[in-house]
Amino acid sequence: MPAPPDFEHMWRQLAPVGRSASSGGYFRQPWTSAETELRSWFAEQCATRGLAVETDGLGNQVAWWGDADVPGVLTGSHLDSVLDGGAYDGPLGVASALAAVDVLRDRGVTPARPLGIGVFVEEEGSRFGRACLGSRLVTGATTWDEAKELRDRDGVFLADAVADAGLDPSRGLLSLDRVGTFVELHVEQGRDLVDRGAAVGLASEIWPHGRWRFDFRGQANHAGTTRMEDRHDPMLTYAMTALAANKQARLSGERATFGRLAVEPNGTNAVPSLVTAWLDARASSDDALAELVASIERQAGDRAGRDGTSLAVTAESVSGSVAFDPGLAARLAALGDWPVIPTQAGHDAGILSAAGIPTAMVFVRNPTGVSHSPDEHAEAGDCLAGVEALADVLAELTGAPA
Ligand code: HGY
Ligand code: MN
Ligand code: MN
Repeated sequence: MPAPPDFEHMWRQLAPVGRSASSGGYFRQPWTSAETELRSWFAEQCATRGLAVETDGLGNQVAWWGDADVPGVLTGSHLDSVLDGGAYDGPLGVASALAAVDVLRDRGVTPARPLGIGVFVEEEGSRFGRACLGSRLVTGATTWDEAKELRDRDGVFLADAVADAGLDPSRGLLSLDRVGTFVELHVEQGRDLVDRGAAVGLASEIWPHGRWRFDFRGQANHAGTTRMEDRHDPMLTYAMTALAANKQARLSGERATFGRLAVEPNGTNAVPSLVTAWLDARASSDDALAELVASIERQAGDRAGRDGTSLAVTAESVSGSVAFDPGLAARLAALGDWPVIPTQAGHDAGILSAAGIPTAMVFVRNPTGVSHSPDEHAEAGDCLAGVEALADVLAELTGAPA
């Protein structure tokens, strides 16, 4: 059997998949050709390592090294991206997991507990709006009955998108019964490690966060003949809400972003009838998040009253605060004297932790902190340091001496 490709080779294999020639960013939306190609790539990588891969009815994947008799350690992440995303968010954790298996084998160790590599689908929620959809369905945090009603921006139902990608949801989902511990390696989405001068870190917590759809309804009218005082312009109500959200988050040290907008009828010479805007809000505690969103909603409602428009707010995806197992984080941080830091980014690790699986995250330095952007980057040396760190962590957790 030929030697498996090393990390750099795997990275070169991944580089062109779903990449935009114009922006250099990635469009790896779930159940599209690019993401399907990545699913095949992962299966090939597992086969090259003699690991039998299981693909469930949604496209979640897992491959185990070792038999199924005792709870094992699962590591992995996601391969899907946000729209025009970076190369590292997700795939770094999957490629590093494969490379860490190679490192352990090169060290001559055989795990005393099974070691699995997993890939969860639609972590970004970039197509169906629900973050970590794959891991939520696998853990039961979201049910299929609820999820199958989700539709993408073209109105395609989730079940149809999955079937169109050649998968069969009726085949069921991965079981996590064999998972005793989950570890996700991820590029840091922030500047904590670079400011500390550290290549690797561990996660202490994930801030609670969510997505709310704001529907601002007004009165369609002529852009020229309608006097300003006679308008009921939902674009105005939205604009004031976006400014209020930004101010509220800045004053409270939290995060609020309106990054997605849909306008009807979206004409140049007409006052719109409907403006739909999606709020991504994050805060340091569940109460702070609830207060932040309530304050934004309250200010939006007040403005709607003044504009003669109406407002409806719908929570589309909410993730509660996650405190990773502190004992596990301390035990693993001691392996490399790595810092233990919080993150404001959601992860499948947060979903598995919330499902009661002892979970840890390994972060790799991001020199600019930029993420969800074509400019996302991690230095090759730091990526390789992350692979070695993950191998150390997995050796520790599977009882295989490093
Ligand atoms: O949006 C997030 O926090 C993550 O990157 N999916
Ligand atoms: Mn991610
Ligand atoms: Mn992301």
